[in-house]
Amino acid sequence: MAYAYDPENIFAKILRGEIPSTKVTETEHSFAFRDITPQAPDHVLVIPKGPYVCFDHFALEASDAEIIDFNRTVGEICKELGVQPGEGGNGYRLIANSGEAAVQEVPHMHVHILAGRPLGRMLN
Ligand code: DGP
Repeated sequence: MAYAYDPENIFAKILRGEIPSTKVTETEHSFAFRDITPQAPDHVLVIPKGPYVCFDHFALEASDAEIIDFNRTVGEICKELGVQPGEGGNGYRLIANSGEAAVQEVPHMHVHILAGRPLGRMLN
């Protein structure tokens, strides 16, 4: 089954600059901005610039350059936030809601970075 990307989704509009966002960082292949309804003091969304619907779409079809860029961007943001557990930070959580069961609201692949408060156990 082919992935169907809707170019009118909200994050596509943010990427095109059609609606504003609070930018955190931007690289050749990735863009990061603050979540509009933050669930923690630090709540950043990282998205690839390419048209990927969900995590598996990105992981399976993006180029190595896009995937490396995306992962490095996530790591750099954690470093900038000062939350790296290996470097004395207090830690963070990554979430990639994908599809209906996970209640993915925006159909453009994104990873949430949550940090800045105790995050509790999550698997339920
Ligand atoms: P989800 O698709 O359920 O993983 O979460 C989508 C997130 O996107 C949700 O936490 C709220 C956020 N969001 C939705 N619309 C906008 C928007 O227009 N701007 C920003 N910055 N965030 C948004």
